[in-house]
Amino acid sequence: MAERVLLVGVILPSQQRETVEEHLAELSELVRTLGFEVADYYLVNRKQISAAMYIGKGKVEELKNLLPELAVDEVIFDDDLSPTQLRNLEQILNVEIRDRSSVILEIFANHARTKEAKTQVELASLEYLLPRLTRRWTHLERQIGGTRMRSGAGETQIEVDRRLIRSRIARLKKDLQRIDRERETQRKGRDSLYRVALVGYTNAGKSTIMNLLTDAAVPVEDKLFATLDTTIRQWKIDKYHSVLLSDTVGFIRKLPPNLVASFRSTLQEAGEADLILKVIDISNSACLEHLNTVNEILIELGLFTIPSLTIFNKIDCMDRDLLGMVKRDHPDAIYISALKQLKIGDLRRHIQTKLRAEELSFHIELPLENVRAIALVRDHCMITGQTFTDNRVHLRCICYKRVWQWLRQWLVSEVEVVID
Ligand SMILES: Nc1nc2c(ncn2[C@@H]2O[C@H](COP(=O)(O)OP(=O)(O)OP(=O)(O)O)[C@@H](O)[C@H]2O)c(=O)[nH]1
Ligand SMILES: [Mg+2]
Repeated sequence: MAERVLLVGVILPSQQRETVEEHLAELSELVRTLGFEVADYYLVNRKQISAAMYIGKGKVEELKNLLPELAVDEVIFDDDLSPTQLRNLEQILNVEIRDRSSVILEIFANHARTKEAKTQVELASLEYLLPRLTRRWTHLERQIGGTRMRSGAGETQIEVDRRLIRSRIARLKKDLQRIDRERETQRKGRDSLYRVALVGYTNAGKSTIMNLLTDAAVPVEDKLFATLDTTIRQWKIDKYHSVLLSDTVGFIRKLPPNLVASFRSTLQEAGEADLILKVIDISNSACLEHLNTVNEILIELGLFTIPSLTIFNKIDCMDRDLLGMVKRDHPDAIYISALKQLKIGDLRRHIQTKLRAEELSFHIELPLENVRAIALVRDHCMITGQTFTDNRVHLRCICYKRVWQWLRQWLVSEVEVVID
């Protein structure tokens, strides 16, 4: 039987009740992704957060009386709790207490498939766990690798556990550095194509767009954080143009800081992009808040200066009034439905226009024996025409200005190149 949980949110004087309710609705999506059943919501008005118990003592007592009636196994808070708050709440309520970060960490742990994602999640989970070791942490235990070390003289079990975790964290950091170096080497080969990165809120439809435009076949699911790894594929825009499109892990409000830190290299894949496509689910009434969150995370990752285009997806099932309002505020955005394949031509045309502004065309004549120069041109340019005369080849080419910056140094010294 599914675990039953109670969700708790706090309304501070600076907040609207509807906003906190929306956040709880999102938390309930997160806990449903874990397979739990939401028994009820509990909203508390407070002037400020209590350092000891997050909500006041009276409210904790009220909650305690509610729990048997609701038959819940866990209480989950929408905000992050300090180790002290967790401990105090657990002692009084006598059920497992969780916060938003721990829920997100467990989803990531469940969905991690590749070695890289598993390493990143384990690192973030252990860093989260280290200061909270005194509480029950059975849901994280299996990620530590199982083996328990024996305690030395005078060492308590907790001290042993901390030592074990610290050394595991050091090991994981080393592993990640190695994985980062490998990733860096893979990136080097991808220089001559224009790179477009899909980023955005989780469940917005990034992977659906990826699959529609390329042959990637990324798993798509109606659950949060279905994708944790980066996939890169060529998207053939038209006869002469291809771009490299990447799909990666999604964002969410209050992504745990240590998760952002350990996924930094995956998230920064978008940092290599010439253009970022911010994908937002317009069928979600909180879509503008989602866009703000995406912008905040891009700023945090230092990626906000990369040119970007906002794509509102899922126009097949949205509220017409909301669409009108969003369109007024975001006239330059693109509105599509990846699932129903609506307005995809708009997206394609937009990228074509961007590409045209980024490229230049030239023609060049090379002796056939100059194999090196011919290979360079073929590898890094789009060839739009070729004719052979005697022992020479005449090539009409298009390449990106960025590629031209270095390609010209190789070519100009050899033959005459004419920019059209
Ligand atoms: N109605 C509708 N549903 C869509 C559309 N695009 C995607 N979806 C659905 O939205 C859900 C999430 O889609 P994904 O492509 O997995 O979303 P994602 O952004 O990759 O999500 P994560 O990888 O989990 O961050 C799936 O159930 C899709 O079928 C659309 O245009 N309209
Ligand atoms: Mg996805």
